[in-house]
This record gives sequence, structure tokens and C-alpha cells, in this order.
Amino acid sequence: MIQSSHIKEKAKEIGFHLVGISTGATEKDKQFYNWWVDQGFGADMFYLRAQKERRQQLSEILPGAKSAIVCAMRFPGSVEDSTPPDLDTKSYGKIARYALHDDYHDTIKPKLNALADWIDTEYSGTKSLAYVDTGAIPERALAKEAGLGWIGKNAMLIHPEEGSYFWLGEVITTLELPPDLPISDHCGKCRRCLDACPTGAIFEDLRAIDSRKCLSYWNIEHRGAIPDQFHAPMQDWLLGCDICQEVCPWNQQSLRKARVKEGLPPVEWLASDEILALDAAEFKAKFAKRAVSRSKISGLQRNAAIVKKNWQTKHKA
Ligand code: B12
Ligand code: SF4
Ligand code: SF4
Repeated sequence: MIQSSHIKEKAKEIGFHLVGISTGATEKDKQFYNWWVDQGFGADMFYLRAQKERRQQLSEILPGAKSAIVCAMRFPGSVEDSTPPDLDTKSYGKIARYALHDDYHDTIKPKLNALADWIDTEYSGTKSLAYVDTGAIPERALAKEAGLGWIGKNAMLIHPEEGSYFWLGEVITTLELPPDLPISDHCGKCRRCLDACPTGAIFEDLRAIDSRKCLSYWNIEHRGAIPDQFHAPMQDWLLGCDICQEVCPWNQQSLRKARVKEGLPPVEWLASDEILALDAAEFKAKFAKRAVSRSKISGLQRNAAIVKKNWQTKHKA
């Protein structure tokens, strides 16, 4: 069988920070996924219900597929990028670290395509396809099997040196490669994420969350009004939520690592009032190539109104 070190070196040369090989998600993971979706924990993200069979094995994604080369790339931002201006004078909304820079699909996909093309040229007769986020791929389950980290109690894939502030993407290939081994769980008795989640979205013992309670679901994915019970827990989170990662001991050092500098600078801080005043053209000019645009202008302004209300409540007290 071909040695995977050659491919891993290439992936790192292209810009990935972690690389591992998996032959597919385990039976236990597939069953868990189906149960989770059937329980309704995916809220109204209907795409999670569609194409269930595609998630079951690699050959459903690419006929003849034998391996998934799972790659991780650190978020570009530094600690400073995600530190808001003076919140005592004005209401500013916080943006989750993964969304502070370019839309990650645009950053990672070309790198994965470069890896897939290189493999198909280097090993003739091979077919390889690149995916990030889309394509109904169980990315965390594949990454766990590829030894890129363990599934934390907060459901994030965590690596002992990288923490969890990274994206996942993969090249599915017909090339047969020796799989890596999963690494052990390092959560131990810690329960900081469980205690810190403002909505109780994290299940005690499932290594999973209930999207119907997760702020990141409500303030990014959901269209329409956010139910009242989530307004106060949103605090100043304008887009996404990093609370269960910020408290994780495995992330205390990871943000100090050298960050990728390519691409757009971090999103400029906008006060809630400035967001509420944006028109469609200004929204497009500021956020077109950024993950923030997923919420659309209506979602971002809905969130800004809640963040402003929370700020006013706090500063009246
Ligand atoms: C839908 C989705 C969401 C939903 C649901 C989140 C969730 N936890 O399921 C919402 C909108 C809430 C969300 C939020 C976020 N997301 Co999201 N999301 C996804 C998406 C598209 C699918 C995830 C999914 O299938 N969930 C269903 C659950 C059941 O599956 P799973 O989490 O993959 O779990 C598997 C394993 O955990 C395993 N498993 C489950 N239980 C157990 C138990 C044990 C003991 C073991 C060993 C394994 C195991 O089996 C499961 C099924 O295969 C993935 C991309 C992808 N295609 O995979 C990104 C993804 C998971 N998200 C990501 C990110 C960055 C986020 C946010 C941090 C963004 C933010 N700051 O706001 C938050 C984090 C919230 C959280 N704590 O999970 C990254 C995670 C990177 C990482 N290091 O883990 C991904 C991989 C996107 C990417 N390409 O990088 N997300
Ligand atoms: S992202 Fe926020 S709301 Fe969602 S599980 Fe983590 S702490 Fe809870
Ligand atoms: S905060 Fe603690 S329990 Fe939660 S994921 Fe991190 S190490 Fe695990």
C-alpha cells in the first residue's frame, strides 16, 4: 500500500496544519447521527436529514472511494482580532472567531482542490474530490477516526496542541491509504463547557448538542424571529457563539500559535446602531466575501437589535 507520509507532507506544504487518514465513519457514529437527526436535535436544518445514506460510507460520495484525507486549518484570527472595543460606551456585537475573516469555504476549497489534483496527477488512475462543510460529509466523525482529535463534551473536535479553533475539510479519494489511529479522550472530569453554555444546549453525556438551544443555530442558521428565551443568553453575540470553546482548557494556548495571514483582514467592529442603519448595498460591500453574509442582512440586523437591547439592560442596571 502507498505510504501516506508523502501526501501528508504535500497537504502541509499547501497550508493545512493537521492531516490524517480515515476509511470512513464508524457504525456507532452513523447510528448516533441518525438517532440525533430523528430526535429533532438538528432543528430545521433540513439538509441534515437529506442524503442520510451519503453519510454512511465514502463510496456513496465517490464510487470506489477508499480513503478520506482529513485536513484541518487554523482560524486566521489572533486573540486581539476577537477583542471588541470598549463595550462600556457603546453596544458592539461579537462575531465568532470562525467568521471574522474570509468565508472559509473560499479559503479552504482551493487548497483541497490543489491537493486532490496533485494526488490524481501523482497516482495515475486515481479519482479524488474535495469537500468542506458541504456534501453531506460527517466531518467530525471522519476527523476523529483520522486521529485529528477527540470529540469534546462540547461536541467540538479538539486536538491536544491546536485546541478546537480550526476548520475541517477533506479529500475523498479512490487511493487506498493506511488509516491513522484515533487519539484518546482528554476531557476527563472537566465540565467547564457544560457549566458555561448559557442555554444548556450541551448534553451531559452524549458529546453532542441540541441545535434547538444553541445560539449559533439561532443567530446564524435560523431565518425569522429568535424566540424570546434566547435573547438574554445571547448577551453581545452578534453572530455565532464561542463560549463553549473559550472556556475549554485546550484552547488557552492555541490562539497564541502563528496564524495564517493571507486573505481579508478581520471584520471591522461595527456598533449595533451602525449595523441597524446598513442598507443592502452597504451590507454587501462589507460582508460579501465573509462568513457573516450567511445570516443575510435581515438576520444580522435582527441580531444587532437583540445585542443592543441586552447592552441597554446591562447599562441601565
Ligand atoms: C450542522 C452544523 C452545525 C449546527 C449543529 C452543531 C452540532 N454540534 O451538530 C450548528 C449551527 C449549531 C453549528 C454550530 C457550530 N459549528 Co458547525 N457544523 C455543522 C455541520 C454542517 C454538520 C454537523 C453535524 O452533522 N452535526 C450532527 C452531529 C450529531 O454530528 P457531529 O457533530 O459531526 O458528531 C459526530 C461525532 O461527534 C460522533 N459522535 C457523536 N457522539 C459521540 C460520542 C462519542 C463518545 C464519540 C467518540 C463520537 C461521537 O458522531 C457524530 C456523527 O458522525 C458541520 C460540517 C459537517 N459537514 O460535518 C459543521 C462543523 C461541525 N461546525 C463547525 C463550527 C466551527 C461550528 C461553531 C464553532 C461555529 C460558531 N462559533 O458559532 C459552532 C459550534 C457549536 C458546537 N458546540 O457544536 C466546524 C467544527 C470544527 C471542529 N473543530 O470541530 C465544522 C466541522 C465545520 C467545518 N468544516 O469546519 N454547526
Ligand atoms: S456555541 Fe454557545 S450556545 Fe452553542 S453549545 Fe456552545 S456555548 Fe452553548
Ligand atoms: S471544556 Fe472541558 S469538558 Fe468541555 S470540551 Fe473542553 S476539556 Fe472537554
